[in-house]
Amino acid sequence: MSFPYSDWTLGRGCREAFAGRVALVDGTSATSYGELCSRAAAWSDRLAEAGIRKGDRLAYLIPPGADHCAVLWGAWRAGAVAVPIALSHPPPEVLHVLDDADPAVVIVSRETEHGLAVVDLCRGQQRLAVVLEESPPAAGSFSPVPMPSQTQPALMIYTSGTTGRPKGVVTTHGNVSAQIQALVEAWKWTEGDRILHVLPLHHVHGLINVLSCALWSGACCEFGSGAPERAWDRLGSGELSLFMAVPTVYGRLIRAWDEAPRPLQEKWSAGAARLRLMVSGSAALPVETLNRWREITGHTLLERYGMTEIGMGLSNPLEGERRPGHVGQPLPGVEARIVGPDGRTVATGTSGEIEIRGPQVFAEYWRRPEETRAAFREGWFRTGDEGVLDDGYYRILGRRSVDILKTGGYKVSALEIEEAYRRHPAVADLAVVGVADPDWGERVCAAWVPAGEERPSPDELRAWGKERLAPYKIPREFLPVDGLPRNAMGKVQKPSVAAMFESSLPDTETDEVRRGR
Ligand code: MLC
Ligand code: AMP
Repeated sequence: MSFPYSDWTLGRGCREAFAGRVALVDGTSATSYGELCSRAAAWSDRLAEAGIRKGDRLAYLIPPGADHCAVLWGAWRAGAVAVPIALSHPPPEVLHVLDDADPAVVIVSRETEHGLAVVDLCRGQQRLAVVLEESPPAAGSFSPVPMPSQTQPALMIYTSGTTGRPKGVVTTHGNVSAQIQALVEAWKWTEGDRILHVLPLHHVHGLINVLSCALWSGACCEFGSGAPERAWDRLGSGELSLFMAVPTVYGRLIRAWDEAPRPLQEKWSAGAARLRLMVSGSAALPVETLNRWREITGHTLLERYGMTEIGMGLSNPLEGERRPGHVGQPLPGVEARIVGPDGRTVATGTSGEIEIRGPQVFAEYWRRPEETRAAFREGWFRTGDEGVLDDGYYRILGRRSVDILKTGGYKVSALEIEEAYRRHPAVADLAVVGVADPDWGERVCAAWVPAGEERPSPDELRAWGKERLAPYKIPREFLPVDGLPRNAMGKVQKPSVAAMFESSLPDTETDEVRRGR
């Protein structure tokens, strides 16, 4: 059997020697590396038949599992740029990605909530949409293909920013493989690893750190559920070696453990203690969560810092001190610096903007040359995060822009939500803020000015938003106000808006109570 590549973005998993090893587990079904390669080759043949050319975008809406991976690898084998679409996004969000990415082909699984609506959208736009279930991959042999060059675009992930709608972050095969290799080296991935995957596959945390590092290493990636009892069931099995998640997930696991009967707690803790590494990232890990997790499992969570544009940049060490509240040092191949407003590196211990340089850093924002240019200073990527180097360990102090929020590990733009809701007939104006929240990191809240007498309830406003925006962008609280606080220049004072929510809500209230306000 020949494999698509030998050592590139796909890593060791494509080597002949790995053909019989298990690559993926999804429920009760297992897929070997040989099968995955063969299915990927069948997809790339199918794509070639459809006329896809090198550099064309291939968008796909497929739940986690072997089909998802076969399409991703098939896209790469065909020379296409993979554009994963979020499963939870309603049609208008998907339409934005399709309009912007302009894919030559869209592959959609029937199983997904909005899959068939997306097929209709595509066909309305004369775009080729393939329904996954209607295109069974052909069996048979396949030949090796030339390796992609380092500079060839591999992936485009949509991310929110301070301007406009989400933009496509283009990473090349060189970037993606550098992102993977840095983590494989730093966290000592091996073919003997087995990881539980509970994250979405349209962001780097789930796609690069978990899935691609596993496949690169010839390890086993087990797709599981984020539902805490089911995740605990697997963590407690003693069969896993690695786990990675966002702080919200660890918080939920802690709550489920606290509520479980004693014998189950003991089983879960004993199984989890057998993993070799547990990682947290995508948002600040509260020190309280880190401490509680250590009490429950014996693990000191390894916190690291990353971003769609750079993959992972900073990480606490695998061996050595993992310092609570800190994100460690630059990963292999990454350079980091902290600069002041004048763009000069600040003295150690002084805070400033974190800038990152290295082969991991993305190539461009898709079709946005101005924004790409503005994102770099002398070859360094400006992360927009404020940080400080504290006795040899980096600490993240927060985003520089009040309009970028992080909720449950998802980045959202306040401006995008405001723009959407200003189209609501009952809303004259609206300001969206992030309010510190023990479960979500930040919870999205909106103060709104009614346009007339009509006062839709928070639930009605949420339902309206859900038809237009990703579910995690929908404000949890809506507060009607007579006017928004503005400064002399007319600019909305976001800290004053946030204070309206902070002062009005005790932390102990449930989400339901918050939402019903
Ligand atoms: C779901 N909801 C959210 C939400 N996720 N609300 C705010 N923020 C979120 N992140 C909404 C749901 O729509 C639902 O609304 C309600 O909250 C309860 O949903 P749930 O079913 O309990 O949530 P669930 O689907 O289980 O999702 C929770 C989660 C998920 C934490 C598992 O948010 C998640 O997978 N987060 C990880 C995101 C991620 O991978 N980020 C990495 C980006 S890359 P309703 O109205 O229906 O009740 C990056 C770089 C790096 O950041 O460094 O890694
Ligand atoms: P995204 O653009 O979705 O990839 O999110 C990247 C952002 O997540 C970063 O710019 C940070 O603001 C945030 N982030 C990632 N990891 C951490 C961390 N460990 N601590 C604090 N913030 C983090």
